[in-house]
Amino acid sequence: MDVLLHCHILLASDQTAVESLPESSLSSAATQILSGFSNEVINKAIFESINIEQITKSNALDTLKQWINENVLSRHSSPESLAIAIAFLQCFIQNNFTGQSTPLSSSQTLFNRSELDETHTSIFTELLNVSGQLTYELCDDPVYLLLSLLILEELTDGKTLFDSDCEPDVEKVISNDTDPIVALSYWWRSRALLVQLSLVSEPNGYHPIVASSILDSIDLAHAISNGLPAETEESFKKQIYVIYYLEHCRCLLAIQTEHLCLPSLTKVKKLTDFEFVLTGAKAKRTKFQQVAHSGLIILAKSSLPEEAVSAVDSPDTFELNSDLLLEKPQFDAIGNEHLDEQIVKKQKSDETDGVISDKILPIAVRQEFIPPSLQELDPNNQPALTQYDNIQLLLRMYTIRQTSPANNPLVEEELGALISRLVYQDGAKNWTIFSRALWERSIVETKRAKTIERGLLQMQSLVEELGLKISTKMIPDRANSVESTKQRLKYIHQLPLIPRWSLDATLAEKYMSLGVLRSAVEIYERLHMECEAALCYAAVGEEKQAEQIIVKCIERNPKNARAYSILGDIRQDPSLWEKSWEIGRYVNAKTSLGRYYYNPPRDSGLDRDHAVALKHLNDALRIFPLSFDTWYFYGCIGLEFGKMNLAAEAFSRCVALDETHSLSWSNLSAAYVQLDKLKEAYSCLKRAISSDARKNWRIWDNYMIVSMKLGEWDDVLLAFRHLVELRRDQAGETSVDLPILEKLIEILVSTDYPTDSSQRLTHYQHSCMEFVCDILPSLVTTSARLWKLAAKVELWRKRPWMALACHEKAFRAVSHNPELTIDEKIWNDCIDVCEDLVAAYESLGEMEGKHGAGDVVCQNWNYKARSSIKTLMSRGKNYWEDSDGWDRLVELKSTL
Ligand SMILES: *[C@@H]1O[C@H](CO)[C@@H](O)[C@H](O)[C@H]1NC(C)=O
Ligand SMILES: *[C@@H]1O[C@H](CO)[C@@H](O)[C@H](O)[C@H]1NC(C)=O
Ligand SMILES: *[C@@H]1O[C@H](CO)[C@@H](O)[C@H](O)[C@H]1NC(C)=O
Ligand SMILES: *[C@@H]1O[C@H](CO)[C@@H](O)[C@H](O)[C@H]1NC(C)=O
Ligand SMILES: CC(=O)N[C@H]1CO[C@H](CO)[C@@H](O)[C@@H]1O
Ligand SMILES: CC(=O)N[C@H]1CO[C@H](CO)[C@@H](O)[C@@H]1O
Repeated sequence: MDVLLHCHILLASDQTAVESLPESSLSSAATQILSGFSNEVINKAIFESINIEQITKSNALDTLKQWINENVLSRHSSPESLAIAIAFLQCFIQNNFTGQSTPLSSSQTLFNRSELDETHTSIFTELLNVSGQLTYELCDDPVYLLLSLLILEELTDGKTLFDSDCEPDVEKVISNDTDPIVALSYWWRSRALLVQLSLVSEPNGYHPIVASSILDSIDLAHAISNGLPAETEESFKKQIYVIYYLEHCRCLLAIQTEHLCLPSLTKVKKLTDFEFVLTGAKAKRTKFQQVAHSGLIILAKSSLPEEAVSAVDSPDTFELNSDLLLEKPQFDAIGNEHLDEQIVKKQKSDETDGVISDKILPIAVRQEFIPPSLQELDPNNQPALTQYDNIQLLLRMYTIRQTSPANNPLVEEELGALISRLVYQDGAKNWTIFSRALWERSIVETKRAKTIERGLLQMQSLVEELGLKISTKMIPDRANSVESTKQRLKYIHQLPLIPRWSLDATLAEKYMSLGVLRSAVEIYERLHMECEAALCYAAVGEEKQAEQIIVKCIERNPKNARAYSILGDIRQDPSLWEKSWEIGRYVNAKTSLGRYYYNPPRDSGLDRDHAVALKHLNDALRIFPLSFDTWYFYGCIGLEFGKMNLAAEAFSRCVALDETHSLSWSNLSAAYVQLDKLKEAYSCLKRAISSDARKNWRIWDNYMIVSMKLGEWDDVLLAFRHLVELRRDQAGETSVDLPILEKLIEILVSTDYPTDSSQRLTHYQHSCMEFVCDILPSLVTTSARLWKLAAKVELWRKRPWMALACHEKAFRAVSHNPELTIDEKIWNDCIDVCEDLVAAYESLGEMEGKHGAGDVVCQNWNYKARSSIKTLMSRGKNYWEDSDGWDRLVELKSTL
C-alpha cells in the first residue's frame, strides 16, 4: 500500500485517487501533498523548532542532520520520511518556481521567527553550492531544499554530496530487486538534485552525475512497479514508465548531455503511441495577411480516447485573440509545400515511404507520405493532445534547440512549428505546459528579425504574468485558488526547470544579445546576479566595468568560487583560478588553467607546458566527466603532443557524449592511426563521414589514406571522388590526386570488363568508370597524364575510338602550350605525348570501330599520325632544330 501511495505522489495523481484508499498517516500526507498542501505535512512533522541562534556556518549541517534524525527519521517509517522530504521539496518549488507561495515561510515553520537575518539565510544558500558555484542568493526558503536533500540522502545510500571531498559512488545503484521505497527515494533524490542544479548557472561537479546515474536505467521503473499490489492496472504502471522516460530526457537536457536524449524520446513516443510528423504547408500569418507563405506545420495526434484527453473542467475560458500573445496562422495546402532541401537533407532519408523517421522530428516530404491517421486532421483545428504528449513535444523542442547551431533560421522554423502545435490546440490548456509553450514561443520570436519586437513584448509581459501575481487575461488561471497550486505542480518534474528569476535573467540575456546593455545590466543588478552582469560587460569589451563589479562581489562574499574564476578569466591570472579551485572546486577554473598553460600569454614569460595543462584538465574531468568541450580540448592536446592513448580515450568520451560529432570521430581515428590500430581508425572515419561532414576535406582525406592502407578500395574511391568534388571549383584539374587515381585505375583494369550482357559491373567498376569517363574530361585542361589515364580506361572498356580521342586531346593540350618554344623540358614532354599518340594510331587505328559492321577506328590513321608530327615540328622549328628531340621526331616520322 505504501508503494501504491507513493506512486500516486510520484505521478502527481489527483488526490481523489488516494482518498479512496485505507486511511493511514501516509495516506493523509499523500492527500495533502497531492492537493497542494505540502506545507501541512511539514507542520505536522515538526515537533520542535530549530534554535536558529545556535546555528553557525560550521555547525549548520550537523545541526540540521541531528534535527532530521530526531524529528523525522527516528519518529517515522521510511515511506513517511520520504513523504516529508517530498513535502519540503514541493514547498521549495512552490515558493521559487510555480507559486502559490506557502502560507508560512520556512523561518516561521522551522525556526519560530517571522524572518531570518541575512547571515543565516546565506548559510543555507551557501551549503547548497554546486561545485563552488553559489546558488542563487535570493531564492526563498533554501532550507527546505536542504532538508529535503539531506533526508533523501539518508533514505538512499547515505553518501552525502554535502562534503566536497567525498567522491560519490556512481556505479549502477538500482536494479530490479531494489526495495521499491528505496528506488522511489532515489527517484525523488534525482528530482531534488535537478532542482538544486537549476539554481546555479552551469551543471558541474558530482551533482549532475549522481542525478543522471539514478535515472540511467529503466530498472528504476521496474523496481517500483514490481512493488505495486498485484491487482494494479497496467495503465497505471505504464504511466510510471512514461514519466521515467520523460524525466530521463529532461535530466539529460539539464546536465547538457542532450545528444543522448533520442533513445528515451523514441521509447516514450512508442509507449504512448503518439503520432506526429513535420511537413510543409502554406500559411497566412495573420488575419490581415493576403498572401500565404510556405512554412512548416506539425500534425500530431494522441492515441488515447478523446475524453481522457480534454480535461473535464476547463478553467475560465480565455480568449485566444490577444494580438500580443496569440496570433494564429491559417493553414492551407498541407504537405504540398516544397520542403526546404536543407531540412530534408539534414535527415537521413528513407526513400521507401517518403517519411523521414529520423532523429528528433519525423518528416513527411509530401502529402501522400503523411500517415493516414494524421491526414484526417484539420490543420487549423488540431485535437488536444494528452499532457504527456505535449511534454514530449516540448522536450523534443528543447533537444533540437540544444543540439542545433544557434540562430539558424531553419531550426527556428522547426521550433516554431513545434510550439505552434502546443499553443494552438482544441480544448482546455494546462497552465504549466501552456505557459511554458508561450514562453518558449517568445524566445523563438525574438530570434527572428521580423518578430523581435513582438517577441520582446511577449517576454516582458510573460515575465510579469508568470510571477506569483497571476491574474491575467492571457494565461488561464484561477488566481489564488489552491487548485491552481496543485495544477501548477502537476508536471513540474517532467519539464525542464525554470526558476522564477531565470525568466528575468533570460529577458536580460535577450536585451544583451540585442545590444541593449543598460537594460540587461539593470535586470542583473536587481536580481543580484553580479557574475552575469560582469560577463555581460566583458562580452562587449568593457572589461574595466566587469572587473569592478566582480571585485565588489568578491568583497561581499569571499567564498564565491565562480566569481574568482571569472575575475581570473578577465585578468588572465592563474592565482585567481587556483584560489577558486581551492575554495570551491569550481571546475571551470581548472579548465581556464588548462587553457592558460597550454598557451600562456606572451607577457607572462612562460613557455607552453602541455603536461601542466593536461594535469589541470584532468582535475576538471575527474569532477565533471560530462563536459564535451573539456574532453575535446584534452584530446587535441594529447594528439598534438603525441599522447595517443590519452587522445584516444578523450575522443572516445567525446563521441560517447555526441555520436554525431564528426571532428571527434576524425580525431579519434587520428589517434588510432598513430597507435597502429588501423581497423579502429577506419571504422571511426566511416562514422565521421556519415555524420554531417560533407564539407570538411581533411576528414575525407584521412578517410582516403586510412582506407588505402587497409586496401578498402571502394572507400578510397568514394573519398577520392568526394575530395575532387570539394576542390574542383577552386583547383580545377589539380584537385585530382594523380598517384591515387593511377592506383585506382590500375585496380580497375586488373579486373575483367564484363563481355556479355549477363554480367554486371561491380559498384567499384561502375563508379570508377563513371569518374574517369564522365567527370574527369570536364576537369582536364592541360594535363596529358590525365588524358592518358582516361585512354587506358576507355581501352579497358573496349572503346578504342574513345581511347584514341583521349590521346588526341592529350596531344592537343600539350602542343598548344606557349612555353613549348622556350622550355626544353616541355618540348621534350610534348614529343613523348606525340610518340604515344603515334603509337596509339598504329595500334588502335585498324581496330573495329564504334559502329561495328566492318568500320575501323580510324581509316586514315597514317595520315593523321604524320600530320600530328608535322604540326609539332612546325611549332618547334626555329627553336629546337638542333635538339635531340627534333631528331626523335624526324626518326618517328620516318617509321611511318
Ligand atoms: C515561538 O516564539 C514565541 C516568542 O518568541 C514563544 O512564545 C513561543 O512559545 C514559541 N513557540 C514554539 C513552538 O517554540
Ligand atoms: C559548499 O557546500 C559544501 C557542502 O555542500 C560546504 O562544505 C562548502 O563549505 C560550501 N562552500 C562554500 C564556498 O560555501
Ligand atoms: C526487470 O524486470 C522487468 C519487468 O519486471 C523485466 O522485463 C526485466 O527483464 C528485468 N530485468 C532484469 C535485469 O532482471
Ligand atoms: C491541468 O492539470 C491539472 C492537474 O491534474 C488537471 O487537474 C487539470 O484538469 C489540467 N487542466 C487542463 C485544462 O487540462
Ligand atoms: C527571488 C525570487 O525571484 N523569488 C521568487 C520565487 O518564486 C516565487 C514564485 O514564483 C516568486 O514569487 C518569488 O518572487
Ligand atoms: C588529425 C586531425 O584530424 N586533427 C584535428 C583534431 O581536431 C582539431 C581541432 O578541431 C583539428 O585542428 C585537427 O586538425
